[in-house]
Amino acid sequence: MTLEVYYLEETDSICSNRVVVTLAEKGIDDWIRHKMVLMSGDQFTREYLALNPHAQVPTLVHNGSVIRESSIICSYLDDLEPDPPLKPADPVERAHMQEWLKLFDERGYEATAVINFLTKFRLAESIEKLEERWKFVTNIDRLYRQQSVIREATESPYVMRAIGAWETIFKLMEKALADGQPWIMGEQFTLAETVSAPLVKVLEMLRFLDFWLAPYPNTRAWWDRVAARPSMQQLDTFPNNALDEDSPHAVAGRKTAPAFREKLDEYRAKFAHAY
Ligand SMILES: N[C@@H](CCC(=O)N[C@@H](CS)C(=O)NCC(=O)O)C(=O)O
Repeated sequence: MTLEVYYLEETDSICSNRVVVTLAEKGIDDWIRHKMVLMSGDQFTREYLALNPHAQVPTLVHNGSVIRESSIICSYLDDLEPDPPLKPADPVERAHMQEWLKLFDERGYEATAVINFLTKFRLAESIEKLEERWKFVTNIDRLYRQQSVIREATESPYVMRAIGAWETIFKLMEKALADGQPWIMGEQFTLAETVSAPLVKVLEMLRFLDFWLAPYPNTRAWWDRVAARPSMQQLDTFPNNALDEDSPHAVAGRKTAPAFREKLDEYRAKFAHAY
């Protein structure tokens, strides 16, 4: 079998890292690496647009068949190799896992993208570079979201939405993990981990988890278990990691944390009832 993966080698590339982590968890290492660089415009070449007309990374090509969308790619990879299974065998459990994936795709993804723009992109990239990038954005929602966050910072309504998304996710996770089992689906480590952990990783890079997860001890312990896995640790070997306290993420996170925490407190005061 030939597996070709178009991916990014950056610690904060949330969608691409879902696939990189899933491949590692499945023990698949004979994939052909097509490393892309977004800032060089690799996603806009004629060859890549033929594979992925949204100009988004990642893309998987398996024996010539093209598979797009990170969570769909992860599920497809799980179907290719039986061991270790990353989906529950029981159909009800499988459906419940799908609910989690839907939540991470529909809310977690955008929330993390917003927070990454609010912090690292807003404070470490030049506005000229961002404006150049916006000329080529293929999706109007993404464009408006990025511009709002860069221009209005924590006052952007997208920031409150991002906080709401993660608050919902963390509350649900806290409940799911309250029975003392290690993973979201219980004893079994699944796609619910490989699809969510790269998103949470960005919050860790920004040093936001210590304050954000303070009311969620089960989720904090879950994160510590996930982060210790070799599949996740490899992300810290990529360029643009945030191990160093002087890294762009650590610096931007520190600068943004006070205003961000005010918004988090405001959300918690106003939406204590929300899920
Ligand atoms: N829904 C897509 C989203 C993929 C996505 O947004 N990828 C980012 C990189 S992590 C990207 O390609 N961004 C293109 C850009 O910013 O120009 C998926 O899950 O695969």
